[in-house]
This record gives sequence, structure tokens and C-alpha cells, in this order.
Amino acid sequence: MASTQKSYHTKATGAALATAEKHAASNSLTLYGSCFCPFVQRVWIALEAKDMEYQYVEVDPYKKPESLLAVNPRGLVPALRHGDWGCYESTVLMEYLEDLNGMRLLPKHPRGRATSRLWADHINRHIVPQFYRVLQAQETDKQAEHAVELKTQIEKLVDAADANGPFFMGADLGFVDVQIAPWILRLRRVLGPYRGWPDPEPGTRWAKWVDALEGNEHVKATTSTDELYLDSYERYAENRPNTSQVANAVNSGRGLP
Ligand SMILES: N[C@@H](CCC(=O)N[C@@H](CS)C(=O)NCC(=O)O)C(=O)O
Repeated sequence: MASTQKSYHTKATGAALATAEKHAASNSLTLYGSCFCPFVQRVWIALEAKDMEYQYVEVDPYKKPESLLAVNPRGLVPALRHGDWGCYESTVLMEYLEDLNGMRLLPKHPRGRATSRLWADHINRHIVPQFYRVLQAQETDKQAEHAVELKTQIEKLVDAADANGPFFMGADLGFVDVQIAPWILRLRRVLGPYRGWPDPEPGTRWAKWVDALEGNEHVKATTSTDELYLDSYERYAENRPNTSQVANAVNSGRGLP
């Protein structure tokens, strides 16, 4: 990494900082997180949406403090300590919170629960890794190729969503929304500036979903200012685009529905 490049932040900013400060007091339920990490944001949104009491502890996963290693021997965030027990992996932690707390993100009906888990799996297998492929590709042709594949995978998710929305299962924020929200936020804040990812077409189901997530109080409460994300991903992204090749490739043919 060139010495002039910015590094990741070690403290949240904006609304996320206010939420972190509100949850600074010691609690038997503790989230070890890092302000830039989208996997952490999943668990953080779930804690907020469920209105749970918890402590938020900012840690640097690249320095791996003992407090983090004690919960997650791999030293990755998010990690959750609950009393004398701890666990990690963002999707597993969301399931754990689901089992603990009355306010559910998963629907009641077994079929709705299975459908939510199916699409959460799609996000983890096909959308999250593809997001990083777009970001890490340095040649414009490769960026465009990966961006089209990312659009295809997002399109499958949008096609499976409730027709009216605005959220995946309908009127309320649910499990699939929380799973994808951190990466949807980073499309505009990171893939836009670094790769030319286009904003949603107004009036589409996709635009309605993005707007609903951006406007959700729990998503907003765990989101830092745009600059934090821009700085945090600079070391992966390196160059900003000087062409509109990615936007043209994503918008050509069928755009996001
Ligand atoms: N599959 C994990 C991924 C967590 C992850 O990759 N966290 C990153 C920060 S965004 C991390 O802790 N990186 C530290 C490292 O790679 O050493 C999850 O869903 O929780």
C-alpha cells in the first residue's frame, strides 16, 4: 500500500458514532465490531431493530486484541459475547439474536422462514463475493464483467422479492433486508465512486427497495458518514474510473427491475 493512501477508520462517525456512544456501557451482551465492516453492520442493525440492550465495543480486527480473540479465535469481527459464552459469523449471530428476542426479523410461517434463509444464502454465496470482485478488479473490462454478474445476482433477489415491498418480504424490515443492507449502502458509497456503479433507475422495484433501506431508522443508526466508507475501501479499489463502462454495462439490456 502506498504511504499516501488512506487507511481504514477505527472509530465510527455520524449517526453510527452516536449509536456506539449510546451503547458504550458494559452489558452481558457485547458486540465486538469495526465501524467499516459490513458483516458487523448486519448484527448491529439486528440489535437495533430488536431494541435489545447491548454494549458496542469498537475493535481493530487487523490488530486482533485479546478481547476479540477470546470470543473468536480467528480474530474476525463481528463477534458476540453473551455472559461467559461467545460466538461469531454474522449470519449465525443474526440467527442467535432471532432465537433470543421476541421481535422477529424472520417471518412466523415456516415457509416464509425457509424462503428468507434461502435468499440470505444467495446473498452470502453470490452477492457479497461478487461485490468484492468488482472492487478488487483493476482493469475496466474486468470491472464491467464482474459488475454485470453482480447485477444478475441482485436481479434474482429483486425478482424473488414481494412485488409491492418496499422491503423483501413486504412492508417491514426483515432478515433478508438486514443481510443485504450493508452492501446496498456500499453500492452508492463505494462502488459508485470507485467503479462507476449506477444509481437505481427511479420508479423501479429496485429503487423502491434501496430507498426503503436508506430511510430505515435502524440502518441509518448504524451507518457512518460517506467519507468513512470511501476511505476504508480505497486500499482495495485503488483507482477511480475515468470511463462510464461499468454503468453502461450494468444498464445495457434489462436494467435492474
Ligand atoms: N464470514 C464472516 C466475515 C467477517 C469478516 O470478514 N470480517 C472482516 C472485517 S469486514 C475481518 O474481521 N477481517 C480481519 C481479518 O481478515 O483479519 C462473517 O460473516 O462474519
